[in-house]
Amino acid sequence: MRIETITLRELRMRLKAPFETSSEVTWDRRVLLVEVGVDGLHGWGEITAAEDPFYNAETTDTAWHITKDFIAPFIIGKEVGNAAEIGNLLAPIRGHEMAKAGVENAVWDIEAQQHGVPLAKLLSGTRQEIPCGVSIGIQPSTSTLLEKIECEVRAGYQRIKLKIKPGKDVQVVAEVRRHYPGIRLMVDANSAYRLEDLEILKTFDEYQLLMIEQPLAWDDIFQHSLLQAQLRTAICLDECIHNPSHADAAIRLGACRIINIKLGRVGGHTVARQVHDISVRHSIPVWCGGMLESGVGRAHNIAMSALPGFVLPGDVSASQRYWDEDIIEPEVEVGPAGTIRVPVTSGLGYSVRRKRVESLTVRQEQWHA
Ligand code: OSB
Ligand code: MG
Repeated sequence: MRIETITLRELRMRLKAPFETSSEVTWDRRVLLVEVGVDGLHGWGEITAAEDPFYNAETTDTAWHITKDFIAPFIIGKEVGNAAEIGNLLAPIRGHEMAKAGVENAVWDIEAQQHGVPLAKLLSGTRQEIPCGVSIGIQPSTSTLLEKIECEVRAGYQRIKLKIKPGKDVQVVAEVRRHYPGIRLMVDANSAYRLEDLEILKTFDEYQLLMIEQPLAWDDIFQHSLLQAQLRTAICLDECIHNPSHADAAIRLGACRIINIKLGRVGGHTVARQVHDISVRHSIPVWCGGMLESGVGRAHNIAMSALPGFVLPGDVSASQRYWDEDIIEPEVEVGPAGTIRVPVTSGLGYSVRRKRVESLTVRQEQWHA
């Protein structure tokens, strides 16, 4: 296939409610969409960079710059046999995985359409439905948190993840456990702790957590291996894992027992599948993380989550939890058992509401072969 057009758009989308982690509060999302045109077909991808560099080093603006000045010129007019070859063309660009994933995933969508199969199937996915959990941001009070949890548990979600930070951690978890002794519960620290906080981190061992996600520095696998050796609770790495080599190092060092795979953080479906495969070989369960995506990114997350190693519920939840109105149709819905059906129609399996995309677009740039 020859890459004929690339369109990069920035959309403003306000979340239904602010989302607070240990490092930031997000309300107004600046969503970047990539649309690629090949032979009359259009594929969509989302660049999942945040507005600020507090999750990883990328931001909306660095991703725009890298896409405009490097990614688009490297691939426009190029002939590729399949989506997996996009990675080779972009290999000279170091880092910027989220920016690269936007284009690569759009080409995966096209390849699935060309074969007339759902993207999940093209990726070798085997699930008909995927198990879903929710990620709940830090709340102003424990009572509001308990209300949120009640609502999500009633909706059927299979696992609750709480964002934590120093001072809003063990007591909050203890209170939640007291009210919900049986739920599958986990916490995500987004790198808010140091090895010196060992005593605090050890106290989580009393609460039967499924895992503690990324407690230490965003770029330090070795320190997580020292911590994991001292904890009964499984560590799950998020921020630290960008490629199969990181996953291999983390697994062999014993730095984690679970891996969160985010398409953006690893640079797209090709590398995501490699991280999945290496994890499966080592019997390390994986699950799909989220970046407060629009429907386009969500649809890609659903396709990836159909792979057999995604045995734990992901942070992939209903469109309505995030947006008054999503940009895809149908919107992503979660059934009473806390699952999403993997689409069976070709490509992404959801259509992009072009009119709505245009009305939310605040800047746009296009490249032609
Ligand atoms: O660490 O998993 C994270 C959101 C933004 C940045 C980082 C993370 C998150 C989430 C939300 O946990 C997941 C979602 O619901 O999209
Ligand atoms: Mg995380």
